[in-house]
Amino acid sequence: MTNADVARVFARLATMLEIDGANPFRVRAYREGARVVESHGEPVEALAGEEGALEALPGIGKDLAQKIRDVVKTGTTDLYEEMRKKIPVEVVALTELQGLGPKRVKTLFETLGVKDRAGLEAAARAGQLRELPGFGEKVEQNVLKALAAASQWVGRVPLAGAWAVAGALAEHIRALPGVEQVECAGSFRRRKESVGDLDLLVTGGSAETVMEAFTKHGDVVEILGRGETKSSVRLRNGLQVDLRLVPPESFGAALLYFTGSKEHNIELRKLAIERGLSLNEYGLTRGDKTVAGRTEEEVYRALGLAWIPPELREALGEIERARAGTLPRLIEPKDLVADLHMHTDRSDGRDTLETMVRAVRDRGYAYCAITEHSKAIGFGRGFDEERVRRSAQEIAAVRKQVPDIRVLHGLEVDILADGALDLNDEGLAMLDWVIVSLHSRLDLPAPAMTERVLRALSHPAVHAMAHPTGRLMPSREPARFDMERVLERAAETGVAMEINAQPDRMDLKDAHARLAKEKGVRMVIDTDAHSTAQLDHIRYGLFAARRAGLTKEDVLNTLPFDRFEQALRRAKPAAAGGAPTTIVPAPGPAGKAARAAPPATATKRTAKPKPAAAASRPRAKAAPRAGSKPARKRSS
Ligand code: DGT
Ligand code: CA
Ligand code: CA
Ligand code: ZN
Repeated sequence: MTNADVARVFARLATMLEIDGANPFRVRAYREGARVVESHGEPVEALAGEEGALEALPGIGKDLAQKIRDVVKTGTTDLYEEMRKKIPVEVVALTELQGLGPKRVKTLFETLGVKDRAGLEAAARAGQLRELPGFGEKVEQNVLKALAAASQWVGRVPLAGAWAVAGALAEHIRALPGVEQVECAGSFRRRKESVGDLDLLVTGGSAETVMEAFTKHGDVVEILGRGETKSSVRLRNGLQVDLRLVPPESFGAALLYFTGSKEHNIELRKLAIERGLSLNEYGLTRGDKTVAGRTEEEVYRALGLAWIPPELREALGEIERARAGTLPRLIEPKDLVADLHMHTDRSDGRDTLETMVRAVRDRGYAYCAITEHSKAIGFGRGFDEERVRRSAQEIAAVRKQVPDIRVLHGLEVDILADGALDLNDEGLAMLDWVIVSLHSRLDLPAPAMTERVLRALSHPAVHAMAHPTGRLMPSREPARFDMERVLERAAETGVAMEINAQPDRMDLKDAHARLAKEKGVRMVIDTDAHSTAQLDHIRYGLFAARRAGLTKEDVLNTLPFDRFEQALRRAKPAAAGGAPTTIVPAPGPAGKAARAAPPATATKRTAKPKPAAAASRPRAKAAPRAGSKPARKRSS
């Protein structure tokens, strides 16, 4: 059991207790326990064997430690089993719907007897929810929306939910005697944001050994079929996995076929027919002669195509580009040299500033930005101007403590309902890196939302927009706004759009990132990590970027620090030749703040417009920044 598995049990237990009306302290203890386990660096499975090791974890007492041991050993614990009988798992799952926390689910369960999504939908349609205390008509409408959003996910698992299990299964099979190749094909290999099932392909090894090992794997809860060349199972997390054993000489053809997409396959087959060939999962043939099949490369080559990365195989023009030799060179993990969005325990993150910066440094990044929340959110710990001022000192200190990485003093500034920023210009001027994002009022109608976002993007202090649509998969729908207009404004102003790599966000999503590239928008890929462990999430941002066809050149945080700095400066009106006569020294505290700033170090000189300039510019003026991007200047 991974720490995440163990944590899930305790998080669920906490929710069950809360729905049951248990003492809030008790609920909090389990919820906190889940968080501690999840974010702990070593596997609790290992600690469970050591006397007192679990008890030494913060917030974990004797009782909880014993329950963790139970869960590690048996997958469950008595209290969990007892609660499960009272509060069905389907009821617990309702708390994941947008707008429904444990408190509302408790009301639904107790007063209306709602036990699952179907019951909830029926009650909402019958207008029963609006009558409940603490609900109302709006909540009822939102519940119906959330149910519709969640239904798109029925039978599908987010990519991140499939990631570990697919890797573990592949490893398990790869270790068997005689096995040569193991690949997880299908939507998983194309890195789609959700997968319907996993499609494993294997060569080598005896059918008996492979199928036995596959169907007896510890994660398997049900065997759906077992044969000589194909078996299917269902895993603990609900995912179905098909395993196919194929001969080495047709592995490439099988991999190509089962990677899909279906639309890509259909186009390839057409191309084959035009050339007098025939393509299927066994190979590419002319009459009864096999032309290719051992590797994907040889099949593509025989069709006159360059090998196409799986992420692009969606029949969106990649075949034409493979024929013309103009496929993009997709961005790779090693291209990223910075992570520009993360939180520490100064706001809602888990780890200290120093721990976080060290962890980023240890991953080999050249620079990073620390971006706490602003005051409108951040669970009461969001930053106001005064907190930003103190933060500057903390950042200066951490730069000394961890010298071999550049640390930008950033902030994730909330975009208020009217598009104004949740920090005044004086506060913004103290920052090296300003990212803005939507966290509240995500239900505004599209025209108002569009204006709100456009206004925020037009603020001259803004460098990037984080998780632009605010979606949370599977439960929260994206904010509705005119994406094209927003991306056009971003291109004009030089504001970068983020591909947020949190696995439940992946926002911008692939299609939007593709559109952003077409519009000449600059992008950043960030983790938005709330703990050091979450720095690993970067892969999901890279996947979305690759599916969008992004190259290194499309992404700002691939640039070495000095060029990144230049790129930001060029994007700023103050540095791009804005008429100096209009820039007056900011009066009062703003000027003082600027003067009181510590002497410019290499890092301090980064990223920001001249403080006085930023402070004196009119807020939210929608005029595009002239000359903001010489390389890709738009005629606006
Ligand atoms: P999923 O599992 O729903 O996330 O999506 P996929 O793409 O993994 O689809 P799946 O598992 O049904 O099939 C795996 C691949 O097999 C699919 O991407 C393409 C290929 N395939 C399946 N059915 C057909 C078909 O009817 N025609 C063609 N040309 N290819 C197919
Ligand atoms: Ca599949
Ligand atoms: Ca399948
Ligand atoms: Zn964030």
